[in-house]
Amino acid sequence: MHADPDAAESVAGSADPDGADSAAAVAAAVAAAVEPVLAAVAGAADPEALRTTAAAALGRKGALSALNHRLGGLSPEDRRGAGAVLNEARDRLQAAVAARRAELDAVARAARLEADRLDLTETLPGPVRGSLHLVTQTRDALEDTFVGMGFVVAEGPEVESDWHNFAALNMPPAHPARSNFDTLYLDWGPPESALLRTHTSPVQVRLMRDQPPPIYAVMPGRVYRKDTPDARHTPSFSQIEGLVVDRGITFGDLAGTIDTFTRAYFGPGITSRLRPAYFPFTEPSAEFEITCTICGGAGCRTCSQTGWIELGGCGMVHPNVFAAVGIDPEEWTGFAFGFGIDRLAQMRHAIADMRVLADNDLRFTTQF
Ligand code: 2U9
Repeated sequence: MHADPDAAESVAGSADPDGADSAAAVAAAVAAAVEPVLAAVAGAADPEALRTTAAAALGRKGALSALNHRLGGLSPEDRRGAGAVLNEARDRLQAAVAARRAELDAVARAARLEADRLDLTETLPGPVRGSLHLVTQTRDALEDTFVGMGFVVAEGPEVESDWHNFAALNMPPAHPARSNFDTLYLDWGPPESALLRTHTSPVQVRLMRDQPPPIYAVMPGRVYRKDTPDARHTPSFSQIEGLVVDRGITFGDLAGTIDTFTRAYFGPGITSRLRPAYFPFTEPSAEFEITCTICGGAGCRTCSQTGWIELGGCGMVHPNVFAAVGIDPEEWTGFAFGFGIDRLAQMRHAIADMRVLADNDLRFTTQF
């Protein structure tokens, strides 16, 4: 709503028909003209409407201008009074227009800011609870089992010397058993003197050199072999080995320890058996098998209908190994065993292809 421009004419023309205009008549005309304009200014919906309304009241051809012309017909005294009324009316209108303009500017500015606002917030899903890798979980459970049986846990370096990995374990240079381990050598020192350990046995060697018997320890850790990856091989895997050295240790202690572990880890119903084998670092040596965890011993495809699955190897520590580390084999005897942690996890969770353990594909790792 804004003031009717024609109102200027009607206001201006309200002079006494006798020509005897008065200050009171002009003041009344001013009051009558101003109030609707003030309402129109306050109600101007946008700057354009406000401009039109202001022009109709205050412009050269506006209502106040027309009233101003009437001042000429008044006596000097009336002119002063009416002039003051007019000036005051003009001031009020101008102030009202300025106030409304400020309001409309603020509204327009707020609308512009709202339209220009960039939403820089990003909605992220909440933090996901992670979990240990299956191999780590398996290693932890194995450590718990062996600690519960009285063993301590020992660790050693993954970069080893030829002596710790081979020579001390009754495999002197050029020993044919070395070819069983496809070794990754480091380009450091004399040729083939530094290597990535092929088993955790060098940790046992270090332990025996560092501390006198008795020893009851397990050595879990990562080992490396130059194998081409396939469903049953990865060039790096984890294994756990155990070593017992004390007075009067027998093969019976070895068999009992393997069987106690098997029942403790796999639960009742799963037992173990030993079959003769050869390892250079143990004599006599054996492979140990456990009841097939898939069929419970009845015979299935996984165990080739035998009811048994091979898990690892074991044996009595070879006298040459004791000699290499300075332990008197007349006073001390001992046994050792070893098996793959990845292989254990594979059996327990029926994992068809070992390579998924190294892939770090979340679709696999988050299942455990
Ligand atoms: C010392 C003396 C003897 C540890 C042994 C095995 C047999 C064995 C493998 C099974 C699968 C490791 O993961 S695997 O490749 N281990 O068959 N390990 S006896 O014998 C030792 C170790 C250290 C000083």
